[in-house]
Amino acid sequence: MKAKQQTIRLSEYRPFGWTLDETHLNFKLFDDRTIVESVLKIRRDSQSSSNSLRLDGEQLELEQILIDGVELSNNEYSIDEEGITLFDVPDICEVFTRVQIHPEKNASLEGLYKSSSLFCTQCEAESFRRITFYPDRPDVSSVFTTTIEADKKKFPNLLSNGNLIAEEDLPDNRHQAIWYDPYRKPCYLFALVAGNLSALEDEFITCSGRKVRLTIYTEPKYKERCRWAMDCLKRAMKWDEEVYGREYDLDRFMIVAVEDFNFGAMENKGLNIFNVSALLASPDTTTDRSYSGIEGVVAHEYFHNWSGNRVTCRDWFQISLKEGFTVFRDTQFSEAMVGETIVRIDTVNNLRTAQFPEDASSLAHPVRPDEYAAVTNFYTATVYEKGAEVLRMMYIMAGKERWRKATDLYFDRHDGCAVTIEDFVAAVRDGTELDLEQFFFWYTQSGTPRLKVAEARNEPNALKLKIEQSCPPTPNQANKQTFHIPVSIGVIDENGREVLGKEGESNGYTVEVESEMHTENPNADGSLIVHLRDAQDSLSLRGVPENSTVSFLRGFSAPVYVDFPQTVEQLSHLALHDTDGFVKWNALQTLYGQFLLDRSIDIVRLTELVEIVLQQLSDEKDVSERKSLLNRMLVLPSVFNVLDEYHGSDFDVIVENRDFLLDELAKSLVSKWEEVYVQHADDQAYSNDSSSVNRRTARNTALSYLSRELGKRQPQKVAILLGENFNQADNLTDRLANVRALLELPEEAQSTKDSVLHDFYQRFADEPQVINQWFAAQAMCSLPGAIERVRVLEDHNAFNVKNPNRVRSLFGSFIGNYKNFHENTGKGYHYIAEKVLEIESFNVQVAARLATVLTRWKRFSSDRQSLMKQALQMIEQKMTSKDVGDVVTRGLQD
Ligand code: HT7
Ligand code: ZN
Repeated sequence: MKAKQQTIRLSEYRPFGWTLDETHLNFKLFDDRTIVESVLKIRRDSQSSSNSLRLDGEQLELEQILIDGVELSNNEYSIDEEGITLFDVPDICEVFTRVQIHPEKNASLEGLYKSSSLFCTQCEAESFRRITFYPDRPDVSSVFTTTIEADKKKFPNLLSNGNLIAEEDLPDNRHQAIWYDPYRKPCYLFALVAGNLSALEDEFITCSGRKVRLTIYTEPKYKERCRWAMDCLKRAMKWDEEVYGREYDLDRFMIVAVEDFNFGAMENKGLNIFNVSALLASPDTTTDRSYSGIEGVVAHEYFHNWSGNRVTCRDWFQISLKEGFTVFRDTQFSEAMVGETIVRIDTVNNLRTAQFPEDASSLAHPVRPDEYAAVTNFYTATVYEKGAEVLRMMYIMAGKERWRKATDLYFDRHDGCAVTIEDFVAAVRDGTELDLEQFFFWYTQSGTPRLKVAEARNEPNALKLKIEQSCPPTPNQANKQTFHIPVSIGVIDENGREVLGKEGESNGYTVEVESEMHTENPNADGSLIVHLRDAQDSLSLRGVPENSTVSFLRGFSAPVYVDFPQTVEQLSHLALHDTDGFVKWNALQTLYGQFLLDRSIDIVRLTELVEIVLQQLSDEKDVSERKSLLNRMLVLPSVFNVLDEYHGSDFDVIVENRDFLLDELAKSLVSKWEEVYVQHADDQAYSNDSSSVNRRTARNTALSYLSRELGKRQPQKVAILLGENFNQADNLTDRLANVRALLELPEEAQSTKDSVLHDFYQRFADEPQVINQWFAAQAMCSLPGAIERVRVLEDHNAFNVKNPNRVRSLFGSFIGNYKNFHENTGKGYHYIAEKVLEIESFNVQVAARLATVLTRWKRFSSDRQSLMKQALQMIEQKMTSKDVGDVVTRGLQD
């Protein structure tokens, strides 16, 4: 059966035509059904000519409908699969509906559903319509009063948005709670939770002295694991007051953690709902990386209270208005908490790994798309991550103070409103006085621009940089307008000192800048910001020393690819001496990348460079941010980082070169790795402070190289050592490092692998978060035969295909296992296509997301391209939902 496709276009936006003043909801929760009564107080807008009222509604059993207390007869309304139309509606009236719904059978995890014994909701983007008949669009907002009624023993906690105004016992061991949210909100921010929960309580005094009650609700056994999230929340609240002047507005702020959730978390007003994986933390169940992930997500959802809730989107084409902005804000927060350079490197890595490939695929779309078939497929890396980069460029051009002025203006102008990206950019323009007309193409054009840079030194002590921009064709956009790109450039001398500085003077150099482009030196710190607006332009610097090195795109000032043929000496010099941490890291990534591509870098020189970095790592104190940077410099780019940058190159060759480089580094530096491993042994109890994280990271990098090298020589012995380490570790990060290394050992170590995996499972069988990692480690193992292993794991008692976290841990990890997933018969593609169809029958959002991996075929040569398309076609034959249909249809386009 083919899925029905309807295209929604930005150009066809029309206001709703009615104003909704009040929404009153009453939920009666039972084991086998839920009754939802709703009263909508509405008024027809004076500009609206129609007196019919369209309410969205899906999968609802209508029991009663009244207007102003009078039951409607059949000819006064018409009902279809997507909603209800009421005819001849008075200009001001109250619409009452009573519907029955079935959360107990709802495996889609949209609308009202059950996660274990808990009732919870997920309404963004358009799932409130599965709860009751309603104008389910972000530009219709209302004040909500919500009554929840349920069995008192099974559901002692009844929660919704806003403030609790009454609680009451009812007959038949039932009770009810009434919540009132004084802030107008669209229905996508509505939330309801009912369950038996324990509460971790705290409080926050706002900048104006108001006390806010903070509560994190979880299943009772997880209460202690909420402490990290609570600390993160308080830090985020304070930071938002200090940096953006945003104070929290309600008397309570609540978070609930649930096991079954399609995403990471949701910013419902005053009642955030989180996937347990994005909230709960303990050394036994959370890796170092997840601790910082939790900090980012808690801050992100909290920051939405202003960037998203108080000022929301007019329509779903504007998702980046709230998501790009909130990602930018949460990244700034993480930079303040963790360290600017490190967070920048991680952000860029993530962008290159997730967003650049999307932008080069047949699913490429602008940050502000102009049409969609299924809106949930537009919660993408482009809308989130590239959207945040676009804001970051404006921030760089504006500087801190002017940015704050602009955001204050935006919040003041639009508080309580549903607005567009144009409104946001207009506030930035007015607050900063930047000319953003050409810059707006970043919102409307898809594709990753590429800068081609050529350096010429035709005169003594002068250098000229020629910069050309281009952007490849993307779906529906063959030709592009040129972008306005802020490029940050520095120059360092042979001793690693800055050559540029305030008014061109620094460290004894006086440099003159000549360019048609507008250039500025906003921080007087050795970095020029050059505004590239044309297809090509140039920049001349006079007064630079002969053997100086250009440090290009400092801080990754724009989300672009760069072709700048710098020599191995120049890149090595930058890697060892640049003052800009991002460029240091990136220079070494470039060298690794060139080796992976065609082995054009001399392996001996590359190894020598890595050895110096390793020595610096050993010499560096644990607590420093430099140590975190050095740790990151030891991680090679992924196969796809290289393939995506150099489309058309040979995947198998890159895979082979990467293995070869890892083998060589492991072998030639084995004694160095041993030294680093021993030096970073830890006898302290687990902590997630930066110095402990740095020590663990260094030790586990060394461990993976050592087990690679020594595991070839003595697999059994290494396996036993890794097994012992696993047993002795006091935290998940170390356990996983050892298990992953163990699973990569040759087959001779199989019996040890089996017994460690068995012990691992027995020990953590009651910990779903850890068991997810148990599944993931096995699915990621790069030895041949992963599909067969994953198929066996699907039948494991602990596997539950209806739980998205389990799906991500098993199938998501298998997809990341590039040697197996992309093995050249196409078996991996076929297998994932089967899973997409299976999951689609109950959860279309998770199925559609899983299918996107098959749309990344453009990066491969023709044999894999056609195998991936065959898998998409196999889905196309049988798919039933618009969500999967949308991914597959766009995914098959050239
Ligand atoms: N704003 C939230 C988005 C979200 C979502 C979107 C579609 C389907 C399910 C979803 N769950 C959460 C999350 C955020 O970005 O903060
Ligand atoms: Zn968000």
